[in-house]
Amino acid sequence: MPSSLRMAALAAALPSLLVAQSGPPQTVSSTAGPIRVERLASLEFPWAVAPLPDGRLLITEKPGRLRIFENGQLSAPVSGVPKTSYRERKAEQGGLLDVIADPNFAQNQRIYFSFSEPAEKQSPDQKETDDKRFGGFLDLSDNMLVGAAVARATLDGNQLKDVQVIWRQTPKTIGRGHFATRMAFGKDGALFVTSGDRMRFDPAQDPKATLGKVMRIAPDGRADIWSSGHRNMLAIATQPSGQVWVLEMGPLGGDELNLVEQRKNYGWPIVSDGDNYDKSAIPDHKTRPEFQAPVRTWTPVISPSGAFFYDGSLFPWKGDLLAGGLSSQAIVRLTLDGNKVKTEERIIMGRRMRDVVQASDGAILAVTDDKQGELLRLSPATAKTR
Ligand SMILES: [Ca+2]
Ligand SMILES: [Ca+2]
Repeated sequence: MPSSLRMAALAAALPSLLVAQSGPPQTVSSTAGPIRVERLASLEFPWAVAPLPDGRLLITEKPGRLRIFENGQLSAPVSGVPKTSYRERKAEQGGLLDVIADPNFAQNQRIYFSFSEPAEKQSPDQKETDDKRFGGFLDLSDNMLVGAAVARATLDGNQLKDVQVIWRQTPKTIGRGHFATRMAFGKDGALFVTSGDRMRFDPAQDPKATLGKVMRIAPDGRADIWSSGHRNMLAIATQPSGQVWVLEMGPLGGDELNLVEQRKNYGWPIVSDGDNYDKSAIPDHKTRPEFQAPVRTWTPVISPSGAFFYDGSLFPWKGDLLAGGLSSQAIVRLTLDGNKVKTEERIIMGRRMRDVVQASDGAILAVTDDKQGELLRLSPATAKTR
């Protein structure tokens, strides 16, 4: 699997002293000075953390649980979450995925979450077919038809009410990978959803499929393709200006930062600065100027997951884009000059960073990708302890 390739590359690249530790607060370095890293809770494969305006945090665990973190305590699983297609195995990228609070949560208690949904009809003779571009990493024993879905619900105490699926990836396909479905609200109140290519490549260029697209769901519920030609976009962030940015995982090399604009085509799988897992070449972006080129690419990859624009005052990073990194085990901070990247900093965390968000006080909250995953809070080590 691509993800295990990335893990192997990382194990070779990182010194052993960076192995995740538990216990008392840890300190990591940054150009803004030392950062205190507090471990608030442990979770099984957490995927997303979302702050609510009242200070509570929503956290998803990939195996299908939504929890609330409040007053230093993690709740029992919130009831009412639909069943996901999660199966515990290394290649599993589905399950309960992103969660985000409605911009008017304080008034309507509404949340949105994404998950991998099995098809209602499963036929017993379905089979995964190999694609040599994956270099032998596909799970050929898999035969379940799955697609990601986005649901809306009202949070009432520790239960979800009025759960309603508002969007589904089409078509549903076999395979455990590339659901993506990170979400961010646009300035106009529309919900942007990254829809991964489900490891099927070509649907990313097919206007009839919603795989490999960024979707825009209007406040009235209408879902439209916003941009196409994407692969596996595990991070999305809206800039204060309203511009929407997406980070996507490339294949072997070629992770991308894209500024996503309406009706534009970002080239996958026709071009990529990376290559296929069987080492066959994919033409680089510069060979096909008709496709939108990424603002930045990374080879070796960072494996971006989760991102936001910092607008707090605890760190001197206002306006910067911060992204989690899985294989890079870092938080990647980008300063922008207009729509170009000016500088990049890697804050080495020694953990696979699955999601990063800003807390209401300007601290950074993060979750790590592990069976013994963590909820972390980052604040300047020089600031007073809470
Ligand atoms: Ca691209
Ligand atoms: Ca290439």
